[in-house]
Amino acid sequence: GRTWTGVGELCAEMKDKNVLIRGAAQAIRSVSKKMAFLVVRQMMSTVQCVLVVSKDVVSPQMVRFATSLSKESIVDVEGVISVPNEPIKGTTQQVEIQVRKLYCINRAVPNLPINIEDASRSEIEFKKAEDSGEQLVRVGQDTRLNHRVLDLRTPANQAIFEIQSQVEKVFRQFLESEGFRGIHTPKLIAGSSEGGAAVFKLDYKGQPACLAQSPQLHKQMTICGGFGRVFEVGPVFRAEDSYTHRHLCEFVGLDVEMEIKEHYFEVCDIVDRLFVAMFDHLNMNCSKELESINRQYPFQPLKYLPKTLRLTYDEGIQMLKEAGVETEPMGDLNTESEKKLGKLVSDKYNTDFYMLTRYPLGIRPFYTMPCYDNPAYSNSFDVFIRGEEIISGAQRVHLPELLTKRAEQCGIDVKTISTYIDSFRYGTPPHGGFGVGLERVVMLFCGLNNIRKSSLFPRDPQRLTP
Ligand code: AMO
Repeated sequence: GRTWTGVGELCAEMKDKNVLIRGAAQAIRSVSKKMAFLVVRQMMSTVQCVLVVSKDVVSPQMVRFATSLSKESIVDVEGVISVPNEPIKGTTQQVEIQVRKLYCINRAVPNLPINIEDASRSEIEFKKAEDSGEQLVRVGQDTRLNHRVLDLRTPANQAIFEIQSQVEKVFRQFLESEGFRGIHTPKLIAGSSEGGAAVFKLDYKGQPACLAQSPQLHKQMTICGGFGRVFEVGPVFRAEDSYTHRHLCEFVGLDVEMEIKEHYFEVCDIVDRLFVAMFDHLNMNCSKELESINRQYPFQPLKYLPKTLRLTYDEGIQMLKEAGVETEPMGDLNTESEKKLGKLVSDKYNTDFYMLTRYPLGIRPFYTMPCYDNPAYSNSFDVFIRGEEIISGAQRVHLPELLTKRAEQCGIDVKTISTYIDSFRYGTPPHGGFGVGLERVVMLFCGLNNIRKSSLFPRDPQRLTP
């Protein structure tokens, strides 16, 4: 076979070498009948290809063929690397290819619903271009999502999903190195796993069933099964009614469950070390991706501490109170108060990443362990980035009588979860765990304003396609 070079590998050291690349024809510019430029893109990299009519190699027909290509058509280009004296504007690679052969592998339709170059501009670039009289086509969120395969080709999107892949990688690698076992729990289950109404109901061959709102019940049951420490990466389904910037009807859950020896802070310690390792990894290994996102969607780098700040829920309430924000003392914080607290914490402690512990029991799910010293509170925590929740976690009730009582108190039909409750009758160690929303982590680490930006093909209350 022939030797292919990735567009991202093209560099000045390859001067005078013959290379063969495949990519999308992002931009095509005809200079004259004898000369044309073609920008070819592969993932986040672009290179300028130059066609100049010359005896034996490039014919006028070939130049005409190049300029007749529709944008985004897939092309194979063979040619010689040259290094211009001036820096090349508008491409990532600082070399050119002097084209010798050009093939079109698959044509794109001529009228694309999204122009990739326009859709890659930041808001500031857009304004500048408009002020200088350039004609760009602005694409809104819905157009982008309706034509997601085109939208995904923009450099910022390529970067966002590389970051997502890296977050998942660090999650697995870190936990495996700490003795956690990867598991897969069923997504078709008999009763709601979180209590609450946001559940997709379905008919399971005549039996009522739900799509799992979390792996909660079965990840705990693997602890009953003697697994010790487990993690799962899998889909989570929530029949959300509200259309917000941070709720999806299907998202990717990163879940952990583990035995604890003395205190639920052992779970918090795992969160702490896992996320500090993750943020370090992203900052060290994904600078190209972060720059690319920053260019289209400017954001401040995440501030985090070597050891994650922990405040109790009451301390958080107190900080809000001192800042003049009244909240219900034992009630859940609303989105606005959470954001406000994020700002206060950032100013006072210089971190955008922190934990709130010891939540009131009344606002936590039925399986949450009450505090030993005061059952109005619970051994639970939430974790925030920039004032928005990315993780919930807790110690669980491993005593079947208490668990039954708690489920009843929370209005859950105990029959639908009887096999779960029975699992605790045969000896189960104290345990706890947490659940992370993958799209939320990526959205908030990168300072994005909408979870749809960090979901490949988002599912929200209004969207089931593409
Ligand atoms: P919780 O319901 O808080 O806890 O969910 C855990 C994390 O999942 C993310 N998340 C969402 N992301 C996108 N769209 C949604 N609709 C959505 N809902 C939640 C958030 C949240 O912090 N079983 C527990 C976890 C545990 O205790 O182990 C649970 O599901 O980032």
